[in-house]
Amino acid sequence: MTYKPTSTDVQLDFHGDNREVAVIRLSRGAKRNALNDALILALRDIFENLPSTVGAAVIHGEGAHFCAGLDLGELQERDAGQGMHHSRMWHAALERVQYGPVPVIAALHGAVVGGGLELASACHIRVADESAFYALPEGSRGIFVGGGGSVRIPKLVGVARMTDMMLTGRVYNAQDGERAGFAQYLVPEGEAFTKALELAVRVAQNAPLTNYALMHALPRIAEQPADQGYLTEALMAAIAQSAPEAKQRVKAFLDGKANKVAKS
Ligand code: 1HE
Repeated sequence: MTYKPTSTDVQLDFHGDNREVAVIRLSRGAKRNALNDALILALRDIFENLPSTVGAAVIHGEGAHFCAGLDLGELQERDAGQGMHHSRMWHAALERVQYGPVPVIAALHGAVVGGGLELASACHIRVADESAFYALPEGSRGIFVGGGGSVRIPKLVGVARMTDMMLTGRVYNAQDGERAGFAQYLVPEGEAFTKALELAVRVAQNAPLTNYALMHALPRIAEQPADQGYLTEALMAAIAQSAPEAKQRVKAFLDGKANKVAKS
């Protein structure tokens, strides 16, 4: 039976003959896909319950914006302890996105702000259209990031840019945002989802151990001292190349039956 998300503010569909791409849609357009607690928990649960046919996921948003961040309506009455647990709940959910079963491609348009940018930064590839803009309004709301943004966003754009955005309210448009590193792909307005799906179909065809290594080993190697990183890399490389699928793929190339690398 198909898993049903626990919040009606998020939808889960599948693409492909073998349901190899999960398509996750934030569907709270009237509130600009602001992330309430139920939605965050539903996202966590989706990534814990993806069927084994799925090899990649796309996440996108309904309406004119990807996501307006934290639902500010839920912020009002929390004390310090509740605030900490709330942030930890976001961490657990976005950890399932980043370190879940499959690579996740975010299709970005309109506002990608606050917690919306934190969600996007937990994904593995970001595709933005020309309408996208990036901001961290937490600074002007008197709060701080709480969804892992202080860990993940500097890895995309650097500590200096994030500090500037939070201190001054600076907003990056789509072009400047791509140049800064928020997105890896910039496409014409209205085309982010199509491009993200195309990439997801491609990613889902990779050997599962390659995708696993990229999601789970690469970011950890990047955090390790070089001598430990080299060892982790060697172990991961040995495991990946020992898989029968790797041997078949290499043989196919040597037999002239696999694609060559071509200039784009
Ligand atoms: C919301 C939210 C929200 C919209 N929480 N309700 N995030 C922010 O500070 C961003 C706040 N939002 C905005 O700046 C704008 O809404 C947008 C630029 C995203 C979109 O503007 P627009 O003109 O298309 O929409 P709108 O008219 O501002 O909003 C439509 C409705 O959505 C409106 O409610 P309505 O009942 O009056 O129709 C808004 O109140 C509602 N809405 N954004 C609640 N964020 C883990 S920590 C993360 C910390 C953060 O993310 S802080 C940053 C929060």
